[in-house]
Amino acid sequence: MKAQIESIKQAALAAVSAASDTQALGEVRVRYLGKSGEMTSLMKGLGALSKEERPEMGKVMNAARAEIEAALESKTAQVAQREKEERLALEKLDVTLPGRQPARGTLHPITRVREDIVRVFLGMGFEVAEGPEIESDLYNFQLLNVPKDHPARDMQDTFYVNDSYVLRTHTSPMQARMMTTRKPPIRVVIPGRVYRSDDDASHSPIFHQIEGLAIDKHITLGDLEGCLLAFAQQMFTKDTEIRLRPSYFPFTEPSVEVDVTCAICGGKGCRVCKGTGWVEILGAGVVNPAVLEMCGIDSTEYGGFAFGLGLERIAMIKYGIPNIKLFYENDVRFLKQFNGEVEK
Ligand code: FA5
Repeated sequence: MKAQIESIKQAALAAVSAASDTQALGEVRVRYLGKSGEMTSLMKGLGALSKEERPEMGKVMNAARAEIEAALESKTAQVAQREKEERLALEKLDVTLPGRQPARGTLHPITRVREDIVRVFLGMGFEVAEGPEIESDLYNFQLLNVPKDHPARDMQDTFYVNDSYVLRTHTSPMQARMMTTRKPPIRVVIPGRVYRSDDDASHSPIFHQIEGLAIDKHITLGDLEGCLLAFAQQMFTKDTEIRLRPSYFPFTEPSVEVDVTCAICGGKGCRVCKGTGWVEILGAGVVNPAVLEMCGIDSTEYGGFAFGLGLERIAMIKYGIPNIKLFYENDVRFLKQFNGEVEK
């Protein structure tokens, strides 16, 4: 039996030294010292020995067990230390690395320009309203003095929904909606999305306008000019000038196109203003008495002015943007430039 004990002990010690991780060491423990392990089974054989032999064999066996136990313990401590070091090396954290900045969203330049424009007009006592993008032919054209089959319909390439409805081609139908539902005095600006079958570097099929309408007694073209000059100087620079050129819109009489001194060159002449020093920003005029009457306002008592400007156009001038498509591509490199204050 002594030889048997010795051989199990040697096998166990060899297995301990061959085991390279905690799991393998656990298996060695079970195999030799576990409940039905080799050493334990041998121990059960002690009962069959004579009374004299039993204490002697018991001692040898306990000593062998203790030796295996000690080898297991010391190897386990060694392996656990190594495994801990390996884990720590894997989980290494460099606390001196700079943190990753979360990307910060920004207002879209069109939103920014819309908010800037609305703020200027709020400061002049205007209120803000919005209206439907699918608009009836009545409001988009007829109440604005553009009857069916009138040649002025060709001024705007219209998307028709059916015979009676269109995707609004401008924000002007809101003039008629305001005049038919409100009593003067009226001072309102109406921002919104509009649609035309139009597509080039400065025209898009979907774009944005802001309409302005003021109805009161004794309103003249001079009030329109003063209001737009104040707007241009707050929107661009305080020495910006404006000029009014005669134009035609069926819903205003007289009608004008309004230019501002070029914000890029300050009026000296550059690529953006095509050397003229002026850029056109909007259409406007004195509200046509025929429109006032169709909308139920007495044109002998009241008058007014209206204007409509393109947001994209203002943003292109203000930020020197060469192509309207840049607004809709949502290229983060482009949008990021509007993160803080943008140079004029
Ligand atoms: C109008 O839409 C008139 N409703 C403006 C108006 C209102 C006149 C009130 C009188 C009184 P016009 O078609 O010119 O006018 O358009 C106004 C502005 O919208 C233009 O100056 C231009 O800046 C912008 N615009 C027109 N078409 C497009 C387009 N396809 N893409 C981007 N901007 C456009």
